[in-house]
Amino acid sequence: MKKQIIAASLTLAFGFAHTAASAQSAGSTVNVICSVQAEWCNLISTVYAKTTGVKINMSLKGSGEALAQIIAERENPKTDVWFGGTGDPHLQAAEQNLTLEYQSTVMPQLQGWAQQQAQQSKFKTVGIYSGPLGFGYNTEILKKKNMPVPQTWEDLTKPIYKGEIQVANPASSGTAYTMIATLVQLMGEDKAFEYMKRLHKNISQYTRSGTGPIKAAARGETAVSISFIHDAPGEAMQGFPVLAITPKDGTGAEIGSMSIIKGAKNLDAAKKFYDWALSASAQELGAAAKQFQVPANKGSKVDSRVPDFKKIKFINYDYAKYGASTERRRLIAKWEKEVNSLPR
Ligand code: S7P
Repeated sequence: MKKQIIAASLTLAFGFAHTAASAQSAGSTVNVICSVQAEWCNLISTVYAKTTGVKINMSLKGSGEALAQIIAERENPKTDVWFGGTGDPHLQAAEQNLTLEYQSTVMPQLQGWAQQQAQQSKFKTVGIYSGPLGFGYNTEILKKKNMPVPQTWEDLTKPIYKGEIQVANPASSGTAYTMIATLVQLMGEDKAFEYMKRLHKNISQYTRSGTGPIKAAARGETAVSISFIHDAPGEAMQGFPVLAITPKDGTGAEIGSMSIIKGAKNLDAAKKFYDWALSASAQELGAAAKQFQVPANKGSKVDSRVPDFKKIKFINYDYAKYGASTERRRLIAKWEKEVNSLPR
């Protein structure tokens, strides 16, 4: 099966023969922090190396952890490209001048939201996928415990879900920060914090990584997770009884992003990889690796398991405001002080 995926992906990437020659001349290694799930990161590595001859040194890190590493390496960057992860920390990196302005020739092929992410950061980052925030749930546990599928944010605070919900910790996770920013925009800040205090009573665990809670729901370690819903089909394809839903009262979406690191030691190679990663064929590798975000390239085929944005009630997420360092730091510190410090 794995061989079939790689073979199909190599066919997908065949159109890059031309890029291959120029990538080889650009340098034979590129150092990438990859913030999507391991299967997608590994597929990118294999396909890119096979089609271009360029080796990727790949390190896997969630969005929050990736940003911390890039800040720590500021004086002597060991990373060339940061691929994937929620958009807010990429915007924060751009604002702190940690990433490099670069306008790919592929830019006109991208969806409006992906280009907007680039324009907003003065081209120091770019959108590579998008996906909605919602709830994952284990169908067998809900049935066994006679719990309904939560339909709204308010439902999650009901006593029936006490100790049955997992979400990540916003101090380490871009996914969890997306939740805070979504709630603040949906309810207003005071009501959102009052809501998160009530939700806190039902949380069994705040995980380090944003994908931890849906994996826990899939494996029956928790009944419900607050997660990006595009992560559910991949878990279900492994045979786990997990589904996902978006709240009826409205939700936010991430704009997963990609940035070139300022001071990248392999700059030419970084730019080649960046152009390749934005291309229609490379963007289809996500679905080939069972990751079902909406691809940024308008020419990419959209898998039927990708959430249908037309059926979801979205807030008008202000990416510029909530991606700003001061706002992000302020909201996370407030959450630590007013929510996470409370007993459960
Ligand atoms: O690949 C799945 C996904 O949900 O994980 C990314 C991100 O690394 C999550 O990071 P955190 O651990 O910081 O929450 C998302 O961008 C992506 O959709």
